Amino acid sequence: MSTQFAKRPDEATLTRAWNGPLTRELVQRPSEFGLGKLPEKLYPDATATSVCGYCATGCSLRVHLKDGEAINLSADRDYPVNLGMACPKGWEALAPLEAEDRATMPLLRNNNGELAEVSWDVAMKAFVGRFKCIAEKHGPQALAWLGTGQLPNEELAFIGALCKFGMGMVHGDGNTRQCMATAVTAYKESFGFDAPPYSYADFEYSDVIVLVGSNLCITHPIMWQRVMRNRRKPEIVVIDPRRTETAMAATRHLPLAPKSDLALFYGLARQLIENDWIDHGFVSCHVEGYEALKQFLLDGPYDLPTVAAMSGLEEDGIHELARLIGSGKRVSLWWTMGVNQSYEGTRVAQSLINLALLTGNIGKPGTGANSITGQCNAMGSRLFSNSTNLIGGHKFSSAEDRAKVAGILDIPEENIPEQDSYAYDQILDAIERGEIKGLWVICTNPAHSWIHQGRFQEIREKLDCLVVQDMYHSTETVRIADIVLPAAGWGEKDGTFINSERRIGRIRKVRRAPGQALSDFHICQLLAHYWGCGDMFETWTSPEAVFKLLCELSQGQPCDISAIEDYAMVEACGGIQWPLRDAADFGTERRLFEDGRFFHPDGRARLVFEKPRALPEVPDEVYPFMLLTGRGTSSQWHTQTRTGKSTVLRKLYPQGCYVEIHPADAEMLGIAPQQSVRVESRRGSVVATAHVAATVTPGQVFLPMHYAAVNQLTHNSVDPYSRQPSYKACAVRVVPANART
Ligand SMILES: Nc1nc2c(c(=O)[nH]1)N[C@H]1C(S)=C(S)[C@@H](COP(=O)(O)OP(=O)(O)OC[C@H]3O[C@@H](n4cnc5c(=O)[nH]c(N)nc54)[C@H](O)[C@@H]3O)O[C@H]1N2
Ligand SMILES: Nc1nc2c(c(=O)[nH]1)N[C@H]1C(S)=C(S)[C@@H](COP(=O)(O)OP(=O)(O)OC[C@H]3O[C@@H](n4cnc5c(=O)[nH]c(N)nc54)[C@H](O)[C@@H]3O)O[C@H]1N2
Ligand code: SF4
Ligand SMILES: [Mo]
Repeated sequence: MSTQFAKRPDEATLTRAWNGPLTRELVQRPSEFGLGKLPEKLYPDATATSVCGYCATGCSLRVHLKDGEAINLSADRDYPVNLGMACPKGWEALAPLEAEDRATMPLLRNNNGELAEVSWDVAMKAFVGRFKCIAEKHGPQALAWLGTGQLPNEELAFIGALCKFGMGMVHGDGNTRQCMATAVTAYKESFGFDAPPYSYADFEYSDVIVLVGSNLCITHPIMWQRVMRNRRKPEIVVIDPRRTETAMAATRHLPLAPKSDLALFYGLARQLIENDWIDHGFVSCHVEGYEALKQFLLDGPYDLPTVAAMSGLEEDGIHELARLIGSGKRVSLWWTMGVNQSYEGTRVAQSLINLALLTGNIGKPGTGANSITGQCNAMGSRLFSNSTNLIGGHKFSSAEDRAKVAGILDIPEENIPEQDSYAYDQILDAIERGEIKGLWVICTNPAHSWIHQGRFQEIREKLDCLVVQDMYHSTETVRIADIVLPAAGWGEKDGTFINSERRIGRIRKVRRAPGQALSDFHICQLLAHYWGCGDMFETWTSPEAVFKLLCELSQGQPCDISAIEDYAMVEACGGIQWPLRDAADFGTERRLFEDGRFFHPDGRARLVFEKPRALPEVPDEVYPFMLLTGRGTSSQWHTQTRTGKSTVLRKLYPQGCYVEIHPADAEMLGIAPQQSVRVESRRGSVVATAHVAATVTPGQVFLPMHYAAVNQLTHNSVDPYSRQPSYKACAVRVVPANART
């Protein structure tokens, strides 16, 4: 059989090398199988479509091909999500694939402490040898993985199934913990399943759009475009301590005191009750807990003057917002990280859900209690990564669920752990205690993004083996790894993502990965083979084969997609929202709960509430400022490993770390615009350029998360229910960079 892809390969060779099971031959001589070369023509057409690999908006991009290779991109006019639009990251999505620091060969730390290139065979033997040695000595609980919300469903499923069912691991989590865990927990408790109810069309159908802790203009720019298409002249209310781009574009901005959200939303709920702006019909038929909530609100400190004092907002403004929510025809409530990343985020999210339930604003056009997702496939990782719940939204603790999954995947039932995994922070704690000794990190950069970095570095020292799988050899986490596995990126592999509105969309392989980089899917096949559990994944031959398994696994769940036949159907439909139990139910834009039935066994939603708690770290005399962190611009993505590689994007944002500080504070501290300053917390110190602007309130400063040093400062506190870190509140001081402290 020809192995030269410079000439047109035959169909069978192609399928085998691109999607097929990795045979021993391919394992040992990957280059002969055309890795690094592109077949002459991948698609008969000059374009293919693929969903964007950055944010969870899930725009479709048209990929323009020359001789089968992607040479350019444009926005897809025919896709129901983006309707011909894309943000700068989408337009520049091919640039990161060509970067010079792409990881092209596996690396292994040698006796001199340096990472040196090795073959896949050597890297895999080292990985498997070390992990098996740890498991033999300390048990499989001593191994863990940290995954992501940025890989396709098929790869996330493979990683999770391999780790838990094949390699015997118990503990695994992902960066979705940093991001969506709060929304997941809130929805599960309130609705009975992790179920964002909306469609993007609801942005266009609303009369009142309330955005809480969301800077939609820059973090989900194409969703913002959907808001702009709304012809109903909606009130757009932004609840954010900062005067963000979104706040400036809104009709109202409520700059509440950081982390006073819970008091504010309880205050609003009490206003709804006191003014009888309650949809009693909806509440009595579909909601549980009204009387208890009413009692709690009337007995607690949620009267207007108290709430105004706690939130720093005007009484009139709060009352007016309650009126808008209570009497607006179609009210939608949207939230993102200003809510999720809080030490009491789950209850805050639920206090918003409560407002929607009390006013019957759910299951109808332009309504909803709507959590906006962050990463391109955070929704998929919530359902299929096999970390925080058993694959397909099942429960590890349920014997029935374990039997169902084991049956469909044809694996022994005893391979499925009964016990839930540790959460991300608990995995790190277990490493610190010496309980977990081997860690596999896939498609996330925790040495930059995890909270309180000083501690992360110490934790790394406790590991016997750290394996990192990434597209680049230069990331902060790769640099401290023992073994590095070079991964193909978005555009270099096939699969599906699930966007914020539950839409399953197709991603396409339109480029060949450089050197010997392999897709995460192929790396899993390789690892299964070396671990000795290849048989278990015999049918996991291609992403599409796995996709079909996932559809089958979802059957009978709220996220049931068993009526989806294959990738071709997903593409032909312009993406498909879950659920799709019966192809006859298909509609381009669908929302949940139109029949008022929620996912609890009795079909009723729950009103969940609890007294607000004190902020873990408050500003004081020594550290007088509240530090807020978040996204800086629409052209920067997280730890910048990808967006930092585009010359176009680099022109669109400040290159160095900067801190936003109010003019009055700058004057008080003698800080001039563009002066270099130090921002210090009890845990670390960061040098940044002062951006003096009234975007922040006096007493607050803002640092974008894209610069590595920022998480040196943040305070390691988590929400007790979701275990999501509270990235957006800690006490700092600001001093001129040359000052002594
Ligand atoms: N350009 C770009 N887009 C992205 C990303 C990116 O890195 N770059 N990342 C994606 C991901 S993974 C995510 S999770 C989303 C995040 O999307 P967003 O949540 O919109 O972004 P953030 O800037 O993290 O936080 C939003 C706002 O929360 C506010 N906030 C802080 N504290 C509080 C508080 O106590 N109460 C309230 N009400 N608000 C508060 C901040 O001031 C900030 O403006 O963006 C996604 N989109
Ligand atoms: N201070 C502060 N910190 C924060 C936040 C905040 O608001 N403030 N936000 C938090 C949130 S919401 C999030 S989501 C996290 C994000 O934090 P991370 O997940 O750590 O950030 P990314 O830069 O997206 O990291 C993704 C990594 O995967 C690699 N990669 C990309 N594609 C592929 C692929 O296909 N395969 C493989 N194997 N690797 C790939 C990239 O090169 C990169 O190293 O940050 C969190 N940290
Ligand atoms: S809005 Fe999100 S999905 Fe759309 S092009 Fe931009 S980064 Fe990609
Ligand atoms: Mo996120």
